Amino acid sequence: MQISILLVTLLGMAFVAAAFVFVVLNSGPRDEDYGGIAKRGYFIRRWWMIGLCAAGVVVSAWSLVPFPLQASSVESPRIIQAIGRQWSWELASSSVEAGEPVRFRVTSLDVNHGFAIYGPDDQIIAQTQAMPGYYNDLDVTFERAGKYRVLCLEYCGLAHHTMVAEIDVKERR
Ligand SMILES: [Cu+2]
Repeated sequence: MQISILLVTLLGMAFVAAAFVFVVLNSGPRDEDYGGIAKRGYFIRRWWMIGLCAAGVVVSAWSLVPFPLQASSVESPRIIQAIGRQWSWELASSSVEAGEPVRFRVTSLDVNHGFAIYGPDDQIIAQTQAMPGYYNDLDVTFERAGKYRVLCLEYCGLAHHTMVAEIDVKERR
């Protein structure tokens, strides 16, 4: 979907640029007597316009095309299994590096849980559902080092509030 929107946009831009170039190429001095200097001026102006249009197309295409898709990150993420159960979290690893792309593969062994990651300042930074029979991927890149916590966001029984796990985010080496 993103790609087709991009293509339509680029096509539209190319059309406008082509129309512009067409007008510039087909415009010229009116039937009057122009000396060599005026002709040279028109010549320079025409190629200046064409150059500007071409530069505009290149610059705008340049900033659009290598845009990162939301669905993927440049570095392939480190995958960490995260399993929820009444009433604890089991993380395959609880130690990551800041700046390292991580993909939590989240599931549950019993009922639905809410897998939510809180930062050192207790702000939520990412969350997904932990569901029995499903794996939900949650892509996170921890920006800052510190102690992060995983809490359950969905009431899942008596000891729901004890579902806490820690993630230790270390400074990148
Ligand atoms: Cu829970």
